[in-house]
Amino acid sequence: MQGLEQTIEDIKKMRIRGALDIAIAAAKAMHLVVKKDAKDTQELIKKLRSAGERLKSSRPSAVSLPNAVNYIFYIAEKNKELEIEKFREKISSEIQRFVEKQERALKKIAEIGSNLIQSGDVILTHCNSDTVNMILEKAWRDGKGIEVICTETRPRYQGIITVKELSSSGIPTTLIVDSAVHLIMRKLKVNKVLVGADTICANGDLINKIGTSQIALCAKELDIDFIVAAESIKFSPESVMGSVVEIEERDPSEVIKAEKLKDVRVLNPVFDITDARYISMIITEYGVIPPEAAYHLLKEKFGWELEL
Ligand code: RUB
Repeated sequence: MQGLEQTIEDIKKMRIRGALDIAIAAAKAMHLVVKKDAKDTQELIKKLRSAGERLKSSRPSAVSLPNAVNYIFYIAEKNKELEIEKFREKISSEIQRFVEKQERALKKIAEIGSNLIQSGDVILTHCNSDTVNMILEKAWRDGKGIEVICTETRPRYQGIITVKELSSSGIPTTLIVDSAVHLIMRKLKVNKVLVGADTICANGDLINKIGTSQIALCAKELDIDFIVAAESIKFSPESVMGSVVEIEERDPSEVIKAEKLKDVRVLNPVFDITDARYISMIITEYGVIPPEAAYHLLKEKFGWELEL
């Protein structure tokens, strides 16, 4: 199992990436902190808090990360009166339960999402989402004859991971450059877009890999369903209180090596915001919801965070 420092480094360097994997890795790193030496429960809670804050600041934009850490803070606070060994036991089993819950959520979404897919569907996806891939692979295993179009996803090319995974499952898969989306949607008769999520806001807006919002605009123009797959851990309780999600900007060298261009500003924002009105539905582990229902899901599932 990875230590705290290694996990923080791996999230920063994107060796651990994708919103769900980031949340699970953070929870597992916190689990190791629970085992650390401490003279009493208070000292251990301090260590958990400091580790959690560092994990939270390792990468912005995917709310699953602060949600996972804040949940562990909440459980720790609730059990702060326990004597240290009992506290360790309780928090360890709660973290394990949390991780298992995320894994169950992923499977449930695969089941629900695959029910929405029909033989003959031509589905376009962007970047690399485990949740999306699980849906597509389940639909394929269920005997649905689908075809998938993947964007390469500049500048980090996560689309290549997607095409490798899907094609090795046997799914007919096509790779396109990001700017070919509109043309290919028409040419190959794409009838669904399916993307993952880093954050779903209370108003139903989606934060996902840069380029997602352009794809949503193309889908709207061509009357193609734009579907999002997101576990509830990706819904943002902070957005209920009006806070705005920070859009991560990464090093320009990911776009082009600095020495190749002089006196040119290179920007590298890695996520964007898709307005809720372009989203047809969101598949969650609790079922399919319209984006307008995001607030209700948040109120129901994040009562602990919102102190409702
Ligand atoms: C990944 C990305 C994915 C979501 C959902 O961005 O935008 O669509 O994180 O992924 P990056 P998952 O590569 O920058 O982390 O469904 O695996 O949680």
